[in-house]
Amino acid sequence: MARMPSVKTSAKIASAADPYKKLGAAKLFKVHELMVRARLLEERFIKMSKGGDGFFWIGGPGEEAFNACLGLQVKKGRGVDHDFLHLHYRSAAVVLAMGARPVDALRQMRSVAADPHSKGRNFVNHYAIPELNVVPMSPTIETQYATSIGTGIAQARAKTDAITIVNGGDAGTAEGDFHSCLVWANRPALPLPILIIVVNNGWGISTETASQHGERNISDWAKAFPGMPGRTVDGNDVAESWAALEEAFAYVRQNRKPYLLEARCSRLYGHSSSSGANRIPEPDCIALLEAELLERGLAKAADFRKAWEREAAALDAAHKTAKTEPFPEGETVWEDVFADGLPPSYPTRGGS
Ligand SMILES: Cc1ncc(C[n+]2csc(CCOP(=O)(O)OP(=O)(O)O)c2C)c(N)n1
Ligand SMILES: [Mg+2]
Repeated sequence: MARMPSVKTSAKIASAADPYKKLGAAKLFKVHELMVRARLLEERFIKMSKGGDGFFWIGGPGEEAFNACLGLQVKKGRGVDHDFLHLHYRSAAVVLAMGARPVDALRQMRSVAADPHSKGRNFVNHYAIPELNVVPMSPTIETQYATSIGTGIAQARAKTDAITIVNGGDAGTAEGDFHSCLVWANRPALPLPILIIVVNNGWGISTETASQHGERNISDWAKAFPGMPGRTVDGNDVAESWAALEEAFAYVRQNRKPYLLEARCSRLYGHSSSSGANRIPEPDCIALLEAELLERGLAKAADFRKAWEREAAALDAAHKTAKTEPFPEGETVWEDVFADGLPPSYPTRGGS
């Protein structure tokens, strides 16, 4: 499903239209740094899940190129005048690119009380960041496409250029929530400014995408709605991802209408810790980016080495912090269940 490393002709690279040269070394270094940060974080989670320093792991190694480019293009902030994000469990690089801290993700992985996303209650990579409009994530797949309609309506009614962004996987698009999102976003009475993203990694756990999808591309669902753009891109390629996201963001921001973007990405450690979380020989977007930069003389191998070492040292320090922190007290499980606290009649003991 994901592409093999491309062999570019030197003429193409030398051209002024070369998408990597157009992006420029500074931006590409920033994207590379975020991709490395996300990869090291995910690999640390996997190690933690195997070593008893955390429980279940699920995450996004293989999606760093597309997701770092996505996170960097978000209009960040809180409230209806900033972009809202309804994400799924492979989105670490999105929130890291928006400024989220690895230490907080490590706290969630260890289920310690200091986890700001869920107070140690949710799975790893289930972010909730009010100050960045990252709405609480759910491990039930695809429900985010239904909740995204709500912030989409609020932003369609408000005088703002902010938009709603939703992402999820290919298998989940078989569920009704994805189609509800398409239908609601395209109502002629009130079109919604939603950037609808599907990351197609070729799998739904252990079921191959090709065996389940009669449509050629998932982005072809856009064809049911006259005028709705739908596009499929190579999510392993930084330049292609950046340009596609730039176009999609601009379209939704300006036209206040939806856009369906499908990114084909690798799934480098399989589905989750439940399937072993061992490395799979699929194309690696970080290795591909490094090759593109070297080929153009935009970076040296030593630049990459420094970035990997710097990020690894920062991650070690963050992990050390999270390791010293206590787990939540049992009684705190009742906090934040209801906005106004627990009603006195609520049964806190006994089974159903
Ligand atoms: C509503 C619901 N049904 C089933 C599951 C079990 N489940 C977890 S992940 C997954 C596969 C999702 O595949 P895809 O949408 O392609 O996303 P990917 O994991 O490949 O990124 C399933 C079926 C779930 N979490 N929620
Ligand atoms: Mg999938």
